[in-house]
Amino acid sequence: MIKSPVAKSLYNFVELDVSEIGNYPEGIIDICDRQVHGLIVKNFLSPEDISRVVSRLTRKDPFPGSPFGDVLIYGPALYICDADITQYCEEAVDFRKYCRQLFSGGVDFETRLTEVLGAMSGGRPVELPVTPDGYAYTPTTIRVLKTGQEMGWHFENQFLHCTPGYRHLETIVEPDDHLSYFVVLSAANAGGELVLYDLEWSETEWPDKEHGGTRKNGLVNGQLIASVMEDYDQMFLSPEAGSLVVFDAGRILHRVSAVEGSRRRITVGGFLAFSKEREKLFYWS
Ligand SMILES: O=C(O)CCC(=O)C(=O)O
Ligand SMILES: [Fe+2]
Repeated sequence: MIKSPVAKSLYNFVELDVSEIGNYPEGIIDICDRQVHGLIVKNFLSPEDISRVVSRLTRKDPFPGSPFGDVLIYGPALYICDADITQYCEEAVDFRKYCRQLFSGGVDFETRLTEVLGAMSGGRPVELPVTPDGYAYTPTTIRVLKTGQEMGWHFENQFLHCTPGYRHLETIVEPDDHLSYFVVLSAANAGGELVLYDLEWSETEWPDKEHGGTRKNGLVNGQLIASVMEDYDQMFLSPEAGSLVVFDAGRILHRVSAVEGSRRRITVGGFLAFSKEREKLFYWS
């Protein structure tokens, strides 16, 4: 069990260098079991890897017809899918190829991620979920925020429990312990912080099990979350480029604040959950 979190404020995050992951063999389990709220693993990617990858992310605007509005996202995202996730699965095949090319010449992202998460998962294998039709989920997506752009508030649990695209995943993962991971490829000059609120999933109600996740109509004490969330205490994190962040995003309300300054905030990330009996750790996006 993790005994000495270094950053203690509203939530406890342990900061470590990637060379120290061997000291946290149960780090991911400790987040699920609420011994700690998150891990920040520095130097997950080297400056050379990062600059090579970032120099290849030349696209400036969203893909035509993108479901993410003005925000540029590479790869398919499960939380916006309908119950039939065939198209998502097909796009995942292409995106994994793209990701392999994007990281070529240096460390392969999927290889690195499974190696580092595997070292902290109590010996459990780290795998992509596979649909009954034999399709692998996408391991990750790339999120690009430019000046003024942000990511709205959410709990990852609202996707797991209140969106149709998660129906298969819901049958194979633990229901309570849905974590997020992301690696910072480029940090904003200012803003672009991960903001965590002192408001937890268990305090909220989600009557709309079908589309509550995307409509964000969850309630706290009978009021819409959006209308009261700013009354709750907050914690701000600005991890540096190269860091991997893993945190209890299922149960902690969070958002990413607006990017200030000219440098884009670029992250590559997704979600984590153990299988029902904790025999393996799944990752997807
Ligand atoms: O910064 C990101 O890419 C995602 C932030 C977030 O909402 C999460 O990690 O759950
Ligand atoms: Fe999130």
